[in-house]
Amino acid sequence: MIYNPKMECMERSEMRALQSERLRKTVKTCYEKVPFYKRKMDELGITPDDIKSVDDVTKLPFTTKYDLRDEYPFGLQAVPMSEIKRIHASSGTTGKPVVGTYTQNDLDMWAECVARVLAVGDVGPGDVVQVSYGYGLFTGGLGAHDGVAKLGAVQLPTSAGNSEKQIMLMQDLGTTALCCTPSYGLHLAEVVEKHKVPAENLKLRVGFFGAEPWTWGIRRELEAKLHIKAIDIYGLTEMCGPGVGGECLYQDGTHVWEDMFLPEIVDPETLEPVAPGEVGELVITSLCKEAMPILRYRTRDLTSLIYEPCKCGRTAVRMGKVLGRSDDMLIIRGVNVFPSQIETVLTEFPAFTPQYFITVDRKGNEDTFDLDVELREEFFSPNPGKQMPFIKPLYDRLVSLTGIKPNIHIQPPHTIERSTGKAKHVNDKRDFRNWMEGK
Ligand code: DLL
Repeated sequence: MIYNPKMECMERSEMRALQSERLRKTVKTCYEKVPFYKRKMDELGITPDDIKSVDDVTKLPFTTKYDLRDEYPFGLQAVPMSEIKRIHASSGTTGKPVVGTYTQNDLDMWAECVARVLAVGDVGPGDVVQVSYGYGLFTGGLGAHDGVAKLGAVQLPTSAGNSEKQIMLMQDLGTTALCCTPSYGLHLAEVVEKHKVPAENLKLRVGFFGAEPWTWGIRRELEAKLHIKAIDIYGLTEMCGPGVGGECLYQDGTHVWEDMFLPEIVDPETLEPVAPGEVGELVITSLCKEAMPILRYRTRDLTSLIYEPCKCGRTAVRMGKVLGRSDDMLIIRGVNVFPSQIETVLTEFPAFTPQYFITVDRKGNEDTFDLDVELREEFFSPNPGKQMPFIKPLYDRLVSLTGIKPNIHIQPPHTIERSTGKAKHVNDKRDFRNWMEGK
């Protein structure tokens, strides 16, 4: 189902006109109400009058995570506190969290964003939607929750964790749609497998997975094990939370709700726009946000944009799968490696589970690259000789793809730590040492 056909399927020239109008308004608000943006625009020698259409977006200053940190907590807010109805925050890896504040209108728009994604899976009255994203400051839980309400479906706010109980409730209460991180979805699928839950006990039809990058291999695993269609939902606290965009049933890119968010792709080094379809860093300007409008936010997410209309009928631009974050990229022995590349390779080998953990360190002048992986129960043996036939092809494939030689360690099934939220796949001990030295 298409929740808002007018906005999701709008003809491009009409969409550009709408975006231009909303951009002008956003820029004016930023200039007049947020001293940070006035300062930034003054530095660039521009005023709101210079922004006439979406084509002028490149004249505007970027906003980065560092700006948000410097302006913590409310420096980017454009309305008085009396108009704020909710505060969320995302846990940054270091220091202060990123804070997002919302007016009632912001909350309503956000709920619509999520509703548009859930509607892809025909979620509506009578559907029981198990929201297994964490509830709390994280935007996943309450964001999905409000989207479910917008569609008149049943909210089942289990939050993340307590997996055995999640599976019990899923069966007893007849959950038809699941919302959680893909890594937690995988873990829930393992619990289903462990308890040999018969397929007919599950009414699950569709899952909405996001908050971290995930590959096609993980999708296949989720779809096969939970008997669902696995839909990607994208978002970030700085824009609202989940629902900046979502996939349709063709699973051929994430539709970004362009009436509310203006996406661009830039080269992360030069910050110049890249050609359509090319990979670069996603930059987003909010077009409807009241409490904290954001100009050209550098998401750090590496992806591409496809403007061709989709088979589903939506014209909303499609974003490719997030390949990784520019700040997640590992440089091992001079080679750029993204954890998602490792994941893609791993899921090509059915004897392995998709669980993995990368440890990078430095011995002498040489980087070390250790990869912990798990064999599925039926293939596992503690005998190293019996592990070799599995390690060799994985090793060869990784070397041919990345050019670096990993030390692969096979761990017993179910021993690599599962996460209930965003999975942690990397321990870069080199960073830690740099950090210690800097202290
Ligand atoms: O993760 C919001 C969210 C919640 C999205 C639930 C989807 C579902 P943050 O904690 O601020 O917000 O983290 C935002 O997570 O910049 C991406 O790097 C990553 N991310 C979010 N969704 C996806 C996705 C929430 N579908 C950061 N694919 C973003 C890949 C994603 N990465």
